[in-house]
Amino acid sequence: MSFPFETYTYDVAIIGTGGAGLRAACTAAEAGLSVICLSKVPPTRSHTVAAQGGINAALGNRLPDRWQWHMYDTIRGGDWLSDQDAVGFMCERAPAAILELEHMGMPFTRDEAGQIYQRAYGGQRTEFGKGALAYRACAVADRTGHALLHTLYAKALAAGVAFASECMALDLVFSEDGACRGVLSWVLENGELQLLRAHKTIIATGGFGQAWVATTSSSICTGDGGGMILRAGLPLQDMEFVQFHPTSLYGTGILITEGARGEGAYLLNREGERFMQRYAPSFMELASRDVVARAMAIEIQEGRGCGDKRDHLHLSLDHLDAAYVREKLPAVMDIARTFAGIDATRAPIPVVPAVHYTMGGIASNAQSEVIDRHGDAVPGLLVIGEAACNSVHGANRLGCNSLLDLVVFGQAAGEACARSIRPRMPHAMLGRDALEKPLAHLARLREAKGSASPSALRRKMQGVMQVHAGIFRNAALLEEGVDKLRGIAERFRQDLRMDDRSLLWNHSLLAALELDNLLLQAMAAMESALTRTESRGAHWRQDFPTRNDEAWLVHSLAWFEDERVRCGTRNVRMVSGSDQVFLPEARVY
Ligand code: FUM
Repeated sequence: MSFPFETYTYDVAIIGTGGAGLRAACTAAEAGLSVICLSKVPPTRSHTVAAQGGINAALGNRLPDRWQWHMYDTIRGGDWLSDQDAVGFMCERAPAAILELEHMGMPFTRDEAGQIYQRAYGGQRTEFGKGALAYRACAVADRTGHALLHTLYAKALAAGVAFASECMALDLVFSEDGACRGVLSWVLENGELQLLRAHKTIIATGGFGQAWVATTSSSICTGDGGGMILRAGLPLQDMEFVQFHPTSLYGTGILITEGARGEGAYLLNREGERFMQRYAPSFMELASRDVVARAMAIEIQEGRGCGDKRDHLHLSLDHLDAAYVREKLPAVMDIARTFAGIDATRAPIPVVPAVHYTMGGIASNAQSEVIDRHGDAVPGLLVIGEAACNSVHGANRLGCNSLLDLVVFGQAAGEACARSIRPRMPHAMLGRDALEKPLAHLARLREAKGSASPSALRRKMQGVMQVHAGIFRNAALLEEGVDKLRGIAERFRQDLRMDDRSLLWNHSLLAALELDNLLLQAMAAMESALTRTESRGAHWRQDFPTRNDEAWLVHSLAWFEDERVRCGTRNVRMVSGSDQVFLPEARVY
């Protein structure tokens, strides 16, 4: 196999141009470092653009709030699996991170006093869970991710960040001593392969929600960073924890923001009952997402779903003031009208839970350094955003902590680069064989001569994940899921069909590369779910329906050896910079 490639050198290479990648790029470039951001799509099409309801910070603009209450809610929401040093860092830095965004020009919605508007979100209260609802989600109406992404992109351009759009990251490139020295990428528009040499490579590639059929994640969310990590023999962490957002628009998977419930919308079953009173009498529709999604699944399973097929529920906003809904939730109004023909101020929106966020991801420490399965940092390699499991979100993420995670850890990763790199310092030597494995991987897929198309295999995998790694799990379901995924992976290895062998906008090759990444992560998720014999957060085992802190207050690790998933564990970091540590309690909403 011979592939010509060009080499380009930067101080920092960032894979992904969502909120995390752009936030890191701004800080690194402002420190004088040369930075390249590469992405499959133009930056403003990154999936962050789809985030709707807000970004958390204890600003206390509406009611008094404290970052320690935010920290407690995050740890309780995560069912005590969060690494508490990372959570403390994120919640303490949140107010400053929001003010920085405001100063960059992010057009936050304002309250009557002209301050940043904050709304309520699920699982969040004051006084360490015992007080009133917390109003913590800073919002730009219900298009917060859109505003964030455009603000950061403008800032990154002004800071001199270079962009390589419509480029697929193929694999990380390591030197013999195990340090990451950059990334090999494929430029779709001209077919060039590029070795981007960098002192620090930052993975910001997002989650792998596209492994399921019903998902709010856009089609680009194929977890390409996680795939590269597994091919490099490094571990992923907590892959069994997958968040189902309670309200996706029935039949489409499009997100209907939790901000709607934060503004007073409620859920009804076919009998017109506000059924959440039976599942979470205190928090109701603003219980944490895992609790609400399970309640909805039970309502549907027990025949109380709406419509002829009884397969969805109703989100009702029609009791709210119509002008208020139009002002605060314009995207909800647009989505309901465009995709369901509904005026949400007059009729309920049909909704079902859909995969929304993958809490698991690339194992990392609180400094965002990628770690190996012994906990040692991999030199030169950082990970931020949904791709990372560092682990602030534990077993279940709170709404509006995702955008916060992106900007806080994005900025911290940029700062880490600025601390450790002198601008334009020389690059280490790289042996000729460093590209051997990445190029062989590309060649194997490009030359495939079998009969199964990447899209057919992707659909099969999505179907398996939907049925076998859904809201409710048990050993028999998961074992069958493991077998089916192994079969699909075998077919992918032995019988893949590649119709187009060019390197110019080759969509089949792109689909095969994405499927490879998805399949590896789907297998890691299914086997991790089978291994964890307890229920915690979003991972619900019907055969082990309680949390078991004695055996399972640990992170799971999953990596590949001889094409098989291997599983291990890592301790939860129950320490924090402020000496504030929250010990496990019963999790009641
Ligand atoms: O529902 C939402 O607005 C989603 C927010 C989030 O996932 O953080």
